[in-house]
Amino acid sequence: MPLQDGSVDRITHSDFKPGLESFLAEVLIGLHKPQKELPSKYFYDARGSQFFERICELKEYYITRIEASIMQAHIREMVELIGPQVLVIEHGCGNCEKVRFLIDHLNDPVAFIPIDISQKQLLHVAKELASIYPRLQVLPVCADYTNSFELPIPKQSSKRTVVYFPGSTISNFDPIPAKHFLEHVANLCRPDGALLIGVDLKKDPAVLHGAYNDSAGITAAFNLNLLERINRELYSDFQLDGFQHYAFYNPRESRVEMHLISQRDQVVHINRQTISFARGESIWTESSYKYNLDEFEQMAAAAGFRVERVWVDERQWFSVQYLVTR
Ligand code: AVI
Repeated sequence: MPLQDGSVDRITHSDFKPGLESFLAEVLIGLHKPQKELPSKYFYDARGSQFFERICELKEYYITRIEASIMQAHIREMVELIGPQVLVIEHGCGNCEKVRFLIDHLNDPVAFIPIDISQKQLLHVAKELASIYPRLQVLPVCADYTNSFELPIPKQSSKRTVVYFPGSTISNFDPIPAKHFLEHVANLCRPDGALLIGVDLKKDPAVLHGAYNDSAGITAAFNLNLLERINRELYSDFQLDGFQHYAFYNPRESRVEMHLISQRDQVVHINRQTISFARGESIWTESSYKYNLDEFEQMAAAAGFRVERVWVDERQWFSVQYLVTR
């Protein structure tokens, strides 16, 4: 569907946006499991995305700051490895702030495919990018990128496809889906494709505790907004003061787990179904896996990638990695 404006030639929008039915279905499936859970991808409605932007500015939340400093320190080396005239793809691009830094430094990129579930923001940033980079074809795709869908084909051929996946979003996939996602990316960008990815590393659990239990309570609000969203969109009746944010590092599984703990025995109605919660029972809302470099290299290799270069900060808290297809 072409957009109705002057940039119509360069912006073609594909819409695979999942409807409310899949949101409802996934919420009900999750809440009927013995360990209740909700998919973390649903954090990011407009309000949730605002909370996440505030998390990224927190002193305790080191990820965004360290990744930006690694990108700034090594961008020349990165773009040299990537080479000229590439197609860039970003899954879950949000406001595209991070990818703009990369595009600014690339040598004559030919096209950019931003993929995001939030259509309004996606179309807004796509238009903005098309006007900032007049030589770049921008092909936004509105989709839940954890499902399969077809990508548009740019008009101009490129020398290589590069997928950019910053922010350690890979951390929010369980190990098997993480490997499947990397496999999918490898298939997308073959032959001679590359993946530039941010990967969070193992560190002192006290640092992780602070990052996911910030003193201003923004992460708690981000977590609780998931219930508010379900109330707003699925007309359920979660009482927000009946649940409390709880996040901890699970060293056996190398992940930070976020939960919402029921403060009392209570019931919640969603779509004519009644869900009971015992006092102290949790809804598991997110996992954030922390890797060491060897573990990530093994997973990448199993998915069809070779790790070509790794950049880390001086404390080795975070890595940006350049992977190429094998
Ligand atoms: C997006 N993702 C990498 C964040 C993380 O650190 O796992 C999401 C987040 N959850 C709580 N704070 C940030």
